[in-house]
Amino acid sequence: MKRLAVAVAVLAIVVTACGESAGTTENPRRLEIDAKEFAFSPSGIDITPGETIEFIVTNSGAVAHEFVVTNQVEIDEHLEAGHAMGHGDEDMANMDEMDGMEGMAAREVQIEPGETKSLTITFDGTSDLARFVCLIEGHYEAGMEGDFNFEG
Ligand SMILES: [Cu+2]
Repeated sequence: MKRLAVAVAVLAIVVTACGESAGTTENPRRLEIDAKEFAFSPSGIDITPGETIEFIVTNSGAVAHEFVVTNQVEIDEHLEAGHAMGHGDEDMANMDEMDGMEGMAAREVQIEPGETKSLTITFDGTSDLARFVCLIEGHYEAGMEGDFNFEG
């Protein structure tokens, strides 16, 4: 009976070490992503609501890329703002007033070619952060986008 208890304890340690459990703020789940022209790999990632993920993003391409954890509303706002650029200070003022732009800054990293950067995000269960993209001009349109799939 004692031997069985030891076996169960060892098994529990092995399962934890394999990273099968959801990430926490103290112990985020590490997840590697590759970015290049013009795609992320993987482009679909399963998330357990409430978990914390440390994204380790490597730019294996030839130009700079971004990794932005976001939602479709922010993406559409960004694309509209980009297209409205060049019309003077008025548009810049409007940009500052946009909801969510400030929060977005904490959810993005810029990565130069050959560089690896990490970004830690907690998916708090009520968040609508279901998309990840590169927002450098033209990259999203070319295919630098992916989806988070929330399980359970
Ligand atoms: Cu890019």
